[in-house]
Amino acid sequence: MKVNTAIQSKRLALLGDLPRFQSVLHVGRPNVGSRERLLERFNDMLDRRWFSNDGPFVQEFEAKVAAIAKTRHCVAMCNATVALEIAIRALELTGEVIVPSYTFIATAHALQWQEITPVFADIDPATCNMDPRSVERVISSKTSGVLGLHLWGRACDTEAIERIGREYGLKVMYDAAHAFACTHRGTMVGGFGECEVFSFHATKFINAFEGGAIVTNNDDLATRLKFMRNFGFSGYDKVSYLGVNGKMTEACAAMGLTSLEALDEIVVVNKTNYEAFEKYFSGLQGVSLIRYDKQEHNNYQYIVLEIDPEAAPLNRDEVVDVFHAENVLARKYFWPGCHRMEPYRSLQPNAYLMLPNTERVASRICLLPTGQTVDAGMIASMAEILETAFQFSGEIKDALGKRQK
Ligand code: T4K
Repeated sequence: MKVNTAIQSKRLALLGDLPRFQSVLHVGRPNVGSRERLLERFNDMLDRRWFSNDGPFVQEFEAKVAAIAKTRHCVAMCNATVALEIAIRALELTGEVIVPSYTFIATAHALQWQEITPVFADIDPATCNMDPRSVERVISSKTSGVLGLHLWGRACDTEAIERIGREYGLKVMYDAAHAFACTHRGTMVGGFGECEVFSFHATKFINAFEGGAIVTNNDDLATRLKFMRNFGFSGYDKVSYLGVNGKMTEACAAMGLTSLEALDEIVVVNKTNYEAFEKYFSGLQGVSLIRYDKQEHNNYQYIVLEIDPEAAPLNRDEVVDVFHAENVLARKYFWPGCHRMEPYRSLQPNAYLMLPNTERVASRICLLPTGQTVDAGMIASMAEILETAFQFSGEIKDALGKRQK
């Protein structure tokens, strides 16, 4: 049920009018499947008194995720960050691993947390995904692997990355946090590289409150991953590996299963919203919507605008300020790039020299809300906000200038 209403206003909150939306619109507002099914599952769980440790809901969730990803194995975890850490450890990556800087900080932290240096590769500005040519440029004698990313659900160039992996003897895995239920050249994301990691965080289109999963076709790896997420236990009183507690709870799996049942419905909502963004945001000067290839399966989880500061009357930061004043909490995923955040900024102060496309793209991107809590009327209002702001760009710049003083 959508409860937010757009207030009719000709002007803008930054220019003294009321915000266009009564309550805040978020990027990543959780989608909710059937409440009845969720509560039924909670009751089952309470009756069973089985709350964690490879319970029946977790096993069912794993089977369903593996079926969608078309992989032999799925190992559910408490979140994608821990899943990345465990996958990196299970693959025995060491020294340096190549990763895009243009990602959520968790991708880089999962390496650094285990004292592996993330070496940042640049992106291809046409796709915003890691550029294989840049990967090849930063390979050193210490490189043990490549951690690719399917940004916003659009798959990276797995063929080129895996060719490089084979040529240089590097292990390849993917952060597929955004790419659950997406395809790459008609193949489901999940089976690329040694393994892929999904996120089922509250803000993802399919959520398990918190959750993650590693999918793989490698039987030995799957066995190791299962032990490692449970302190390394391979039987009662028997520990065979170094492990951690990465287990998904039954409550999270119950939510995950309920979300999965609503998957088709949520994709339709996201796709319909995306098409409304295409319609209402076309023709705005200097603004382009990042496109999804309609030949592929997409989850349409992210609505991404690129603001060209040379062509648009306002730059990206000004656009974000305009939206925030109207109660639209636009986000800058992923500004300023991991290399500009600690500890990497201090550890690798010159990394930016190799990352010109990352720097440029990160300064132009603005994400807008979508999902079940957003509809076409709201999208039309968001477009109208931007159109009006462009019309009064001089006054907006003055207002923002005054605010900063
Ligand atoms: N790799 C990549 C490429 C990722 O993008 C992520 C996570 C990961 C790995 C790690 O996955 P997990 O370990 O989280 O499974 C958010 C999410 O927390 C994070 O999961 C996500 N990516 C990232 C892109 O976005 P923040 O710090 O920006 O979240 P926050 O708290 O600002 O929330 C986003 C918006 O959602 C807010 O405006 C509020 C709204 N919200 C959030 C929650 C949790 C709600 O309305 N309800 C809620 O329950 O990171």
